[in-house]
Amino acid sequence: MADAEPKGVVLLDVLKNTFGQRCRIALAEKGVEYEFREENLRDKSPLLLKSNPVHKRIPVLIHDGKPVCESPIIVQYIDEAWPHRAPLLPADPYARAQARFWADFVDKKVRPPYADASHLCKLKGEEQAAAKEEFIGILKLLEGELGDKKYFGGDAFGFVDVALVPFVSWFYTYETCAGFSMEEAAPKLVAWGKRCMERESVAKTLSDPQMVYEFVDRLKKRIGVE
Ligand code: GS8
Repeated sequence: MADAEPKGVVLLDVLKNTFGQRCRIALAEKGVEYEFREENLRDKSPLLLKSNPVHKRIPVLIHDGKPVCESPIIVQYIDEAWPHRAPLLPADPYARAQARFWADFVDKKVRPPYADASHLCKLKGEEQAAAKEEFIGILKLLEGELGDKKYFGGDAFGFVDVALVPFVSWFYTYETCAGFSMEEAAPKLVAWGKRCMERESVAKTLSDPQMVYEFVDRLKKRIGVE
């Protein structure tokens, strides 16, 4: 019955997926009950292909039969469809625009190519040193935006926090592969990550950093990187 016509709220996802974790954290923050359907990306379900015919990717949120694709759009949808609890985007239009800017920055700069094991972990010597410096620069920009706030959303856990927090599981892999200390390079971000982990929505969703590292290690072996 994996492809039964979905009712209520259904998330097509893969448990360890960074982008799906954003959606699961947002749903947990809102207290929304949903059905989790694990996809096999080597043999995508007809429901996934029908729900996301353009990209054919997870995550996809299906709400009363209507699919929503792309994690930042899904998280905004969740915020708007369940507005009465735990608002993720601020009410003020300018503050909303700023939050969207930084979430987009995460997608453009933290994700590709840095979360991609074939990049920071694959490079060697000067190339890796340059990529590492660039990445540390990106972390510093994020720290500048965080400032002395508890969360990117201020006192409240918000849209940028949801966008970035799944990458906390990758911190160990970044520092181990590229040979630097996250604690030294970005102490405020590390402290923010620990604060986020105190939230049940985050703690129950994020991948184990060691598992992420082992996943990257396997990937490196598969693509022939020492
Ligand atoms: C990225 C989703 C994505 O890359 C988002 O939702 O934010 N911008 C999108 N999904 C991948 C799994 S994670 O690497 C995916 O579904 N890949 C399967 C495929 O491309 O065939």
